[in-house]
Amino acid sequence: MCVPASEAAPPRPFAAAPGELRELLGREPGGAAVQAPRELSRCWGRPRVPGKRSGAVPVPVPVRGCGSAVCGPGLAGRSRLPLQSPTFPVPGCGTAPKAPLASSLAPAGTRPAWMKKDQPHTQKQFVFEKPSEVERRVPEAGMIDKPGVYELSKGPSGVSRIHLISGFIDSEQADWMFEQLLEDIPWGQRTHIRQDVSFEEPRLTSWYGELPYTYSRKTMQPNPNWHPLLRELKERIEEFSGYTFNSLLCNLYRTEKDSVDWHSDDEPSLGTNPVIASLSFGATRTFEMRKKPSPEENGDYTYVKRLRIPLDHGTLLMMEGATQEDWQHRVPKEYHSRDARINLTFRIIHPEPDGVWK
Ligand SMILES: O=C(O)CCC(=O)C(=O)O
Repeated sequence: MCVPASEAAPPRPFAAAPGELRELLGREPGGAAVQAPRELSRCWGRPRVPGKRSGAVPVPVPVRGCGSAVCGPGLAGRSRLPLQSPTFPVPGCGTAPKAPLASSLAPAGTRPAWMKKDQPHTQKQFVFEKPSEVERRVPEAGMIDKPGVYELSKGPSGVSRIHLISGFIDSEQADWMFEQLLEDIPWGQRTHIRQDVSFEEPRLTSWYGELPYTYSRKTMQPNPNWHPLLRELKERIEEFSGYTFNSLLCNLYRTEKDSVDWHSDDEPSLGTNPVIASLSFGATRTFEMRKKPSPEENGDYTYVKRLRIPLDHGTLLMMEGATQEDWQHRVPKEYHSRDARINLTFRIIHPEPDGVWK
């Protein structure tokens, strides 16, 4: 399997949320209707300008949202003023200010400055702007937890298909098989070096087969000494699936801290459209899958399809078709404690055409 060097998804591009309110000073040229700030628009539509007082004679106009008998039925106690429908202070409405007398503030014959149409507004206004772009949503991961055959995608490389068989090994048999495999398989710790730093794989592994297997630039040497139980399991899977496997990679996840990172089983030695039969024993762990992004996404996995498949004791998962070409998979670490889990991945390894194992 080939673990990609970088899996860090770049930050999501900004997209305006629907219904976003943009704060503006005054009316934008050609902009949408100006709406009164909410806190000022409970019973009277037009906000009061601080320091100015209305010279207008108040006219009772039914206002939605006040809730008083004069105003008519309220809208659940909230201000819901329609856009572009200014209203006026309502006498008798408990929350409306007292209407000032026209003569007390403005000299006779003059109009207060705020009433002049061409006067720019001095108060902050809010303008509703429809977002120009449709927001792109990160799809929720799908869950596959029922036995069956699932066609994951039709392209770009062909049909990707998985087959989930719960209880392939019944639980009583699976119990003693787990104990035997835990005890008898020669589990080993592989280390890798990346940028001069060596690190251990967060799991133990073992390889069976007449041919070697290379992944992440490290080769597992041939091991033709099949354990009798592994041979039996291989035959049972072959009988069920109709495929003949010649190799097996065994993984031991000791605790919740063990994992395998995103990768595809797409090494050249597996050929095109490799078939992988994966049998699980012990603690249930979540097998996750994600579709590889299209070239336009430039390696960004943010918006790709994702699947979660709980693999429990005795479950067989077959991956076929373009699954390795078009999808990646992983078993992530868990936040809660997990007992040990063994996973056996039966594979068909082809000799390298030039006889050199890569
Ligand atoms: O443990 C599993 O279910 C998956 C193992 C795996 O991805 C692998 O061996 O390539």
